[in-house]
Amino acid sequence: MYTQALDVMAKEGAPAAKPLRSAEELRLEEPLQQRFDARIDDGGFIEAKDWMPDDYRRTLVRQISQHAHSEIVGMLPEGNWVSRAPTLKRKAILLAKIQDEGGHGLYLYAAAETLGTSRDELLGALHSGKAKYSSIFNYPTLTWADVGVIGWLVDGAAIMNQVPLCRCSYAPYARAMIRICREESFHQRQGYDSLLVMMQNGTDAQRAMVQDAVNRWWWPSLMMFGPPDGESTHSAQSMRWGIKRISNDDLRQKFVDATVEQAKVLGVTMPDPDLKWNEERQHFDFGSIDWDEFWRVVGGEGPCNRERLGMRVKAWDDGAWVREAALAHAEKQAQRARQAAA
Ligand code: FAQ
Repeated sequence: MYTQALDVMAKEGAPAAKPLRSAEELRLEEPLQQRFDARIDDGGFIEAKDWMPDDYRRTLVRQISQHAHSEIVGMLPEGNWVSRAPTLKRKAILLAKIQDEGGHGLYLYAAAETLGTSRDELLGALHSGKAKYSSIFNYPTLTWADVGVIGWLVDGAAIMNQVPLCRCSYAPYARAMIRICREESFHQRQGYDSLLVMMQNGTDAQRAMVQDAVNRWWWPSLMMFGPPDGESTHSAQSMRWGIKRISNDDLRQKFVDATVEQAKVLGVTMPDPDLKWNEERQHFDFGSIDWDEFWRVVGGEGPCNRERLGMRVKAWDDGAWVREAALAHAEKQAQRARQAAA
């Protein structure tokens, strides 16, 4: 069993954690640290029951929980279109996709729990606005084309970032990512397919709607990969630990290279006059990203931050009776089992 009983996060009101280990404790930890380092150097995996440095554990809880929050907040912009999908087929696809995102959130919360932090703590941090989730979900979904573009660009960027996480050194996270990536790939294709139908069989107005959605989502999609490598606070250590395998900028470049070709087939253009093939680099050059906008959105000042968080908190509050009923049912079952055994 995973070490779910461990509790490494400080609880509110609890006495402050002991800041330093004694010399004796450090001496005892030394061989454990060496074994951990050797396994990381060999490209091996760390399981929940294995010893790990506190900072490694904290980094994983931070990244996995931010990732889980992104999945469940990410359900909201698309949820907006369930009742307005143009056909029964598109509605069924959209519902399945949104359910998948909820499932991804659950796998990821479970992976974070293996590190000893409870789901209530993680959700509490999200609902109080303390925890981050991906900047991308703070943009509005104004037309039906936005749903297709989210699949194509947002899920596309998510896959590019998440495939290397299938080899993350923390095994429960890596295992969760394998299944998530398979599903994300269906999400990307359904988005692309929906846009292709509009571009090839649609009216001029529908084609213009797709182009407008691409114009609005392109730059925020590039921001999903995080700040430039030079400004990324966690990258160097996370790469050393084998949590991140490819840097923010390298993943962003891979995404641009792959997506520009897909845009040509679709018949849309990216809103970037500086986007052009660089023969020498064998990559596409692209214009500068508005990092002020990125940090504003991450800091809570994006177009939809308040609405998204408000919806999450409302869903949590509205669902309280379901959680209470499930607990009462579990208690009744346990009581019956105790009576039968007596
Ligand atoms: N948004 O030092 P770094 C999806 C923060 S899932 C907000 O580079 P790191 C599925 C970062 O947390 C999308 N904050 O950080 C879907 C840190 O702040 P902190 C989510 C961001 O962790 C599709 C600070 O900036 N995917 O889309 C962002 O090494 C469609 C410094 O940054 C994942 O979470 C951002 N974009 O690298 C669902 C994948 N970028 O914590 C529905 C796993 C950075 O110090 C519909 N995560 N920050 O306060 C990762 O790969 C990494 O965490 C990165 C950031 C690459 C996101």
